[in-house]
Amino acid sequence: MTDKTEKAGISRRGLLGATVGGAALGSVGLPKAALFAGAAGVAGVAGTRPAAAEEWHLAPGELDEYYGFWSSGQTGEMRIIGVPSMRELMRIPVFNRCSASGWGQTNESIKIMTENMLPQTKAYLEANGKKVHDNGDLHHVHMSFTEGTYDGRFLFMNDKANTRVARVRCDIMKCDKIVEIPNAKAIHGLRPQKWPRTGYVFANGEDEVPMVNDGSVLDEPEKYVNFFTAIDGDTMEIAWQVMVSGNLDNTDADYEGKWAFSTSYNSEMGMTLPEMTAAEMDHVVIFNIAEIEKGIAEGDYIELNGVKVIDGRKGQNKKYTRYVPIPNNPHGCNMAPDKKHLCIAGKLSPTVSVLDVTKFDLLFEDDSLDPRETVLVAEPELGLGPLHTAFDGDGNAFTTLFLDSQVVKWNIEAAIRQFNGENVDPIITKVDVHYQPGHNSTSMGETLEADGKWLVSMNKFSKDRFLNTGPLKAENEQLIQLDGDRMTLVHDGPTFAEPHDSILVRRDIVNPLHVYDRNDPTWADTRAQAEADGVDIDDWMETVIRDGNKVRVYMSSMAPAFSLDKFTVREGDEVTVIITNLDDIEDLHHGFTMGDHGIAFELGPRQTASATFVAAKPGVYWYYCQWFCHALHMEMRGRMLVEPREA
Ligand code: K7E
Ligand code: CUA
Ligand code: CA
Repeated sequence: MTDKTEKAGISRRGLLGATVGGAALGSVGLPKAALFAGAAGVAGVAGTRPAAAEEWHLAPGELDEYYGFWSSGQTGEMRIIGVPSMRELMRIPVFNRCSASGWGQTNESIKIMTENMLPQTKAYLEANGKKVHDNGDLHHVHMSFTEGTYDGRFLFMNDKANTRVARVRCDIMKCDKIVEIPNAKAIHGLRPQKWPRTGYVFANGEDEVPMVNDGSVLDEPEKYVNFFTAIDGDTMEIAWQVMVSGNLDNTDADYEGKWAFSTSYNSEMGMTLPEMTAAEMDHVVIFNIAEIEKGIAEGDYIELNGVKVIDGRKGQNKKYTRYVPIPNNPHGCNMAPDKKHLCIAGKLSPTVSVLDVTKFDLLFEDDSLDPRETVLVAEPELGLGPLHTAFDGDGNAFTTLFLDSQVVKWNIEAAIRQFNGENVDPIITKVDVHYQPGHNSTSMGETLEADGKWLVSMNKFSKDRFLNTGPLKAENEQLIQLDGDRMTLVHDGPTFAEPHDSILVRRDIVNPLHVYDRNDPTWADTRAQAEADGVDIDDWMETVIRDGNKVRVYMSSMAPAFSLDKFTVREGDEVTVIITNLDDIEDLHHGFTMGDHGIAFELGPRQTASATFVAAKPGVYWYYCQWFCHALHMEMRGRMLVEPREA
């Protein structure tokens, strides 16, 4: 890999200067010297040559060991990637719209996307002629936990762009809840409670706004606040919020169910880049879950947009939060599976701050204690631009170094001994990645079952690693095999804009259905409407119901035909097409596309789905099945006849 970069005439310094170091940060007057001070030298760089057996190379038909659940950033979907093959298996629309599945267009998905939308957002969308947002920015996907490990029930994820949290059901791998979070802005960090179970889903807002954001306060940043939100993972209702000082970035929770914590890069409450990077120290906020629950029970809250909000700002009641100073615009917030150590990545500082969560009680018992002195147990210098940390099950940590384009493996206990004055180097090895890594994740690495087998480095730049696709290039996700102290780069994986984070879940934990259960709640509303119309959606359907200018067309699909090969409506009718796929064969999908009407949706085995549109164009329109299902798939089609309205 080094050869290749040299051949392309790109040196490490060159990359740094061109992208991040000089140009971007230098121009805004950041203390550049501070940024580069304390750069750890490159230790033993591991080779790219495979270790022993080629375990990452799967032969045709072989299955992966891990489900990788991926964010997709501004694409707005969740992805499933097989690990170690790094084959992309599925894309699950969540905050985006999907041409194949009809997400954002079927009545069932529109309900999910709108039922927990704030009224002001509904009004905004209506003013813009829309029902749902077309975009989202999905950074963090995490699975529900039971007793410190993944339980295969749900996946939770954030939308930074439109301040939402969503849930995907692992039995059908579809989104079933989307909640817009009141008060907060730009939900970024998201983590489930690990113990005793999920429980809460913790989500923090990144952007600061006035407490009541109705236009009465505008350019008065001193009146802005930020919110930390706990959502009930079972009901997806908002349990409570905590108002904090500074902004919030990434979050995590401990393995005892006592604490949640969030980093803040803008303790300054600055509104410009120089202001946001002015202070030497920012902080991590510690949230005391039991005290917050007690405060809520005792009525020590204000109600804001229907949410119970606790005041956890600096200098307020110290029962609920404590602020631990951390150098310099910290980012990643990762709890080690040793149940004890929280690793906060320094970003502009070359350090990772290690906090001992078993000492957090002391801070809440005695508020005269210095938070940093009390809980900080190590602060190793690891390299430039540390962003996120992952773990194996043996006390080692892997931290991405954005500016150095490396992942560093280091030992937590060695870092603590070094901090206590012993002459030990916590750094075990560094491996080059290509280029500028953000998150990394290890197999089962955020659970008590961390197994230290694989590491994925999610790199923000691919530069010369793939064929040139024009100005917009793929990101590069690299698979690294972990074997003793060796870190062997075994695979380059191009991905589209822009995955941030992933989790690698052992495959025995995830057991989705092959065929839908007819009692699935997704189409409960459709079932109720059908019952009112005297139609049984579990059976063969070929019924057209006229209800004023509303027309409901009930049909079934069974390869290779729809039950109706034509239906007639009148120009201007509001038409709802309701289809149950009666095929119950694994992998036998149909779909319904209404030609020239922008309507298409998926019909999985035993699934019911529906869509509504206004038949505004008189004429003959063909509908067809768009999922190749049968030798006579092309013939799986029919006609909608739209009679002209009388003049
Ligand atoms: Cu990209 Cu987790 Cu949003 Cu760091 S965050 S890289
Ligand atoms: Cu049914 Cu193609
Ligand atoms: Ca700062």
